[in-house]
Amino acid sequence: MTQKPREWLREKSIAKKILSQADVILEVVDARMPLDTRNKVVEQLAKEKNKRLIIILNKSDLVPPEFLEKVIEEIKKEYPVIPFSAHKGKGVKELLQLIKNIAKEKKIIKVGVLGYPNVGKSSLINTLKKKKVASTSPKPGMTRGEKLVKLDKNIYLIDTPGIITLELQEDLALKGSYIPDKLEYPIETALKLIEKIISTKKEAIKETYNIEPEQDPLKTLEKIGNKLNYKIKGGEIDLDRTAKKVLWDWIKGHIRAYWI
Ligand SMILES: Nc1nc2c(ncn2[C@@H]2O[C@H](COP(=O)(O)OP(=O)(O)OP(=O)(O)O)[C@@H](O)[C@H]2O)c(=O)[nH]1
Ligand SMILES: [Mg+2]
Repeated sequence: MTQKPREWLREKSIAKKILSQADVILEVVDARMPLDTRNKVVEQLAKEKNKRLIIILNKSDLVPPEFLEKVIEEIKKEYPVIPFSAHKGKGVKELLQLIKNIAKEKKIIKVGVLGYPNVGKSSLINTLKKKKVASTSPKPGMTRGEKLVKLDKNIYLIDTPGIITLELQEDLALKGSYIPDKLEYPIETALKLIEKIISTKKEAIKETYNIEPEQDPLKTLEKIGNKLNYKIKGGEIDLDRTAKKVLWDWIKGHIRAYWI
């Protein structure tokens, strides 16, 4: 099932509003899946409105440097890109310098921080501000309205709710942008995720759950459930609970996989 169109339209209208107000857009993406979390709505609106857009590769602490380099090479063909980690404070100097340089051209600048839910928009703002001014949570959909944060005498940041495009719940969940407990078919979604991890960074399964992954995602999910001792009456493996656990582990960065 797709996200309710009305909800989507509301978010699109927020994106439109921010894109009209802002002088610069920071499009925050998840460095573990940088292309999947590039937001078409945001990029298209920025183009239409002729706004400067910078891609921020957040959560870069969760990927190795060689992978990050490859991603930077790829993205910089289209947009300026800054590797960042709100948790480790990485990229702060570069980003502040860039914003300050742009600010020199104007009396007041507004920087819109946009992207999918849960990519770390609010965390990035807190890190730049060196103070907790925006609420953050591992649960996608934390930030509801937009919020203006003063960074410097002439620089304002705008925190926003995650912008989603008209996509399947499942695809959003794989991006970490949908609450696993709200999924209609968490098992199917977890199987897709496991399949993706097996084909990109199989070792991550073993590192996280201490089981040898099977080529078959369902067998792997069963092994994980067994290892976690998630059982239902009669001793059968609770696949639903295991699936949600795997999806949460992915959202929380406990599974060290990544792909371009
Ligand atoms: N490992 C890691 N986790 C991060 C980083 N930045 C944010 N997170 C985590 O990602 C989750 C989401 O962070 P938020 O800042 O709330 O993300 P958001 O984009 O504002 O989310 P919404 O408001 O729901 O759209 C939280 O659990 C953060 O702790 C980072 O640089 N590294
Ligand atoms: Mg937020």
